[in-house]
Amino acid sequence: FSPEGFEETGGGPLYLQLHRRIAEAIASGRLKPGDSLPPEREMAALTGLSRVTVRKGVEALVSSGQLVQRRGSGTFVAPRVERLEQALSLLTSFTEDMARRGRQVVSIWLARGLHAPAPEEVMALGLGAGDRVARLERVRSSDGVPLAIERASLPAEILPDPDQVTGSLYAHLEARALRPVRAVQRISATNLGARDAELLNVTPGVAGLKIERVSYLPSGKVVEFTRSLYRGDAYDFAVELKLAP
Ligand code: 16G
Repeated sequence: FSPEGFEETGGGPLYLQLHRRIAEAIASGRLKPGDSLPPEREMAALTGLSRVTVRKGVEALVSSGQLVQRRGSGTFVAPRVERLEQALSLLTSFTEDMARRGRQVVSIWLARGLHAPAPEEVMALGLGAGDRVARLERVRSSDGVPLAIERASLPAEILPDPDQVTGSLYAHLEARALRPVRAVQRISATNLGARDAELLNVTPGVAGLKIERVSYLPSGKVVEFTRSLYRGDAYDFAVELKLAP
């Protein structure tokens, strides 16, 4: 960082000039994933910019995911995540998707048990009075990178013993001839809240994708109602479109 090259006039807002300079350093490899940036005060002294300008420039890079900020320890160049292209037209499981890419899955369990259902679970799963629900909550990582948080709810009738699911849920269902054959999926944009961002190792507030899947048995019975949060910097969802008749 040096004061040279910042243009008071004609170069656009100063914070964007700083933004561009840091982005270029990352793109060219002069700043590498995991490298730390000097504290705001020091960056201001090195560049001759005001602390407010430095903060704005850094914040812009944090919200675009190029830098990460960790409370207490500073600002770092974000680890490079390889973006994954995920086909939207096939009903596959996380484990299968990763296996197809030759990648291992590690899941951290946040919760697993039987509960009285919440109203949205009653609605989505079509539960009756007194029915219980199995909840599985996991952070799903591949090759050391956390990619998604998945919160699955299944009727207890389908999954009476959630503790038995230790690996792939779909493999567990398949072994009991309860694998879903159809699903409706809804994707929407979200900003990741503090807790979810921490679980996914990203900065709070960055873009994520909220995905809801309701999947069905051939009989039409609902198998799962799963709400997932996927990292926006790690996924491209792709689907083939055909000409409308
Ligand atoms: C996928 C599904 C999720 C399903 C899970 C099972 C999406 C958005 N979600 O991640 O609904 O419960 O696979 O994965 O695709 P597993 O068999 O590896 O446990």
